Formats: sequence, structure tokens, C-alpha cells
Amino acid sequence: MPNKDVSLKPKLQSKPKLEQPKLYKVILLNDDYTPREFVTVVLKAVFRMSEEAGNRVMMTAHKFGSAVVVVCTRDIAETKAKEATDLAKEAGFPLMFTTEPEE
Ligand code: TYC
Repeated sequence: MPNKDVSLKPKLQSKPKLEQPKLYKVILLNDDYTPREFVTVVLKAVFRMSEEAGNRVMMTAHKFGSAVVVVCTRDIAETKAKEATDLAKEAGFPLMFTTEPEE
């Protein structure tokens, strides 16, 4: 005799097991003092960009005030932004990199 109390209905929705980590943008800010060439050098050294990509991102910040360098996890974004900002500070330039959560 079938047991009527046992439900064999499949679950309609299964929860994904892992949450996606929130992503953060590293933002390059323009200033009036840091030489363009130095900005590109930092982008190449810290963010492993090619000369061409580094130049493009640098010129975007130069023209529009800021540019997104990379999107990654919060931990990596904050470490890289600090590393790049510190490198400029050591060289005597006010170049700044910040982070913000992606929408
Ligand atoms: N605006 C700077 C100059 O004219 C160059 C520069 C570009 C500085 C991009 C910062 O994020 C920057 N020397």
C-alpha cells in the first residue's frame, strides 16, 4: 500500500551552494602633477598591463578625471590600490588609486 504522507515532489528551485564574492573596482584618479609616463609605468608594474593598455587607461583618467583599472575581489582590489598609491608616494607624486564596490 502506498504511503500517502511521503511527498515525492521534486524541489522546484535549488539554492546555489556558493555565494558569488562581491566585486570591487580599482579606480585611477587624475591629478595635475604626476607625469603621464609615470602613471603608465605604475599601471604596467602593479596591474601587469601592456604599454598600450596602460597608456589607454592613463589617458582615460587624464581626459575624464578617473578610469576603471580592473575589477576583482575586495582583498585584491585594496591591496593593489595601496601598492600603486604607495609606489607613487615614494616617488614623490600625488597619484591616487581608490576602490569601490561594483553595482
Ligand atoms: N594629468 C597628468 C598630467 O597632465 C597625468 C595623469 C594622468 C595623472 C592620469 C594622473 O591618473 C592620472 N601630467
